[in-house]
Amino acid sequence: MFTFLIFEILSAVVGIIALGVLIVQIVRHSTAGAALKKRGIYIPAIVLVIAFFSGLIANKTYPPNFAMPAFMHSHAPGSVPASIPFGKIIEFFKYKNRFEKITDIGANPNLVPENSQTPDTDGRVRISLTAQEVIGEIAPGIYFNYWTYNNQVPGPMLRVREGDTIELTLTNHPSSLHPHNIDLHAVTGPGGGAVLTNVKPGETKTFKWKALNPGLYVYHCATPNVSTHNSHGQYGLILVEPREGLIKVDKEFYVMQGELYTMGQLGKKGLVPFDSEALLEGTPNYVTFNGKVEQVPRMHAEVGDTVRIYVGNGGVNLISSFHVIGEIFDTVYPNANIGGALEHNTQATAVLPGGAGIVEFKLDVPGKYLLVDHALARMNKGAWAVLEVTGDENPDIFSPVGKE
Ligand SMILES: [Cu+2]
Repeated sequence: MFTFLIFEILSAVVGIIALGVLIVQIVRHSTAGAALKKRGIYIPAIVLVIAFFSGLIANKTYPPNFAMPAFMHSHAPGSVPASIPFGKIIEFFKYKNRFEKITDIGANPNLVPENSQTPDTDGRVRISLTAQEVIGEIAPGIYFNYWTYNNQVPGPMLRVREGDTIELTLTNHPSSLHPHNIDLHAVTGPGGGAVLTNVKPGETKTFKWKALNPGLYVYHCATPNVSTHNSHGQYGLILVEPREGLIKVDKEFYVMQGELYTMGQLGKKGLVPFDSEALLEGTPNYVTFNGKVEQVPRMHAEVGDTVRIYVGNGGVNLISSFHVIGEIFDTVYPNANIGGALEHNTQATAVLPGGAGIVEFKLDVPGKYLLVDHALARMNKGAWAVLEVTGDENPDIFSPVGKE
């Protein structure tokens, strides 16, 4: 495990000896020119260069089989830790007051764009997002330093159309402590746009891409350490509507599951620090629907409505068994793929971390319907949201016996 240390020490010892010999060789000659004429001087010089580079290589701690492609080495174990650098933590507390305090960090599930965004006169769809680090409330009295797109978790739901050319502009708010970027799973191209949108605090970058494949896709920050950025809240959904559009329904909702890794016990009040060990273990204190533990129902519909839920999973570790208590999905677009085989009469659908699903169902009976991850211990961690349905009772379908 520590064999790299032997190489490092060996390189350092050999390097120091070579450097010493080199200095002695130079000192022994009256001028540098005279020293360079001596063949003996090149041997310690070459040994020094070899020792220097072998020391650098030895510093890579992962075995070759485990190594990622060279251009992704920054993601490999050990090179970018999941933890936040200590200096940044100090900086955070030093400048704590400059971070915007967001009253309601949880994205409004009703804010689904009704139609795909209209292109500008030049035919391009222009979307702007701002990466901003803020302070928000996970649950009453529990505050967390969220990293967001547009000050909400998840970021805004985007809706474009298959074949659109999109110009996406990402700004990193000047108050941020970290660089950010955006990787949209709807993009065809390296990094899903991440490589073209690396923005330091205060910077803005734009890239363009063509939406080739219809579907519902996750977007997220892909700045190393990626899972650290995602588990601070940097994710959202983009719908690439098929050319012919989707069938109209009465109500559409936007819900994303996510995980928050915080130090201390579940329910600990105050400003709770990020826990990188829990992130690596995959043991979040909070599992949320739309960034926080819901306080009041936010989704409403009427008996008779057909609803569609665009559901995503920002992850980063847990697969969601998405279920609505008291309802059966009439239609599921598994993995949110549009154009593939649909499922009917389904109780739960798997929503993978970094994946999505689309479910549709008709409401027949009034009442409160809980959206959950049916790995139900996660309900205790906050993984639920309420759909409130009003309208006339429907005793033919549901009623206590004797009152029908
Ligand atoms: Cu980020």
